[in-house]
Amino acid sequence: MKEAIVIGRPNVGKTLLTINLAEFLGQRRVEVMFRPRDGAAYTRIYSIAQARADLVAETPHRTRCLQSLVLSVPRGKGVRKVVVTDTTGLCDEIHPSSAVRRAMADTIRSVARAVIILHVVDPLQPLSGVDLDILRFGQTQEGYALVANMMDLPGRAERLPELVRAARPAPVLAVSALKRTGLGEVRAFLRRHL
Ligand SMILES: Nc1nc2c(ncn2[C@@H]2O[C@H](COP(=O)(O)OP(=O)(O)OP(=O)(O)O)[C@@H](O)[C@H]2O)c(=O)[nH]1
Ligand SMILES: [Mg+2]
Repeated sequence: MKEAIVIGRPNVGKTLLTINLAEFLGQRRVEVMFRPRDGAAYTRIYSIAQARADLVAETPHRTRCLQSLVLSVPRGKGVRKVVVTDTTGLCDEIHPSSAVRRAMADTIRSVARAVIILHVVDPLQPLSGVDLDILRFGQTQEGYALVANMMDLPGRAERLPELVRAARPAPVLAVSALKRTGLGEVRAFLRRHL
């Protein structure tokens, strides 16, 4: 199965996007496979509401390991399945927790396997450091999109033209994971690359 990764800085909405995308694609439950660095992989089944309550947080670094789920994307008369892997947020500074540092290393390794890269940003934060690194790599890849999240919040729409310019020739998908807007474009992007 092809793999899509959801990558970006901590707290930009990667996990909420992943869960709400599953819901948007018609799933009522998600089976999440957790791959901790220092233990065996395990799976948990959540209702969408439980997944949001357990896996999304207001504080950064809630996601501490690779968390994968399988999504079915309608394509033509059938469906294509894709493993979507939500990752630990990447930051520029050396994080004080070794567990977080190791989880970030897993995030970076996951890029090599992915045919689709959904790079989530908050448009209010200037593209710099690790975001620019991901973008520069992504611009050389077919299946890369810059996902401008949090479009429901003030100030984001104004920053969109600048992001579109910076991302070229890669596409920018403007979404609100919270309000579930723009998810149709994410689905269309997945469909094109599966
Ligand atoms: N207003 C608004 N809030 C959002 C949106 N997407 C996510 N959030 C909020 O942002 C916070 C972080 O969301 P997460 O999905 O946990 O972010 P993350 O990128 O997975 O964070 P880490 O796992 O810590 O790297 C939560 O409080 C979400 O409710 C959005 O589109 N709009
Ligand atoms: Mg997360």
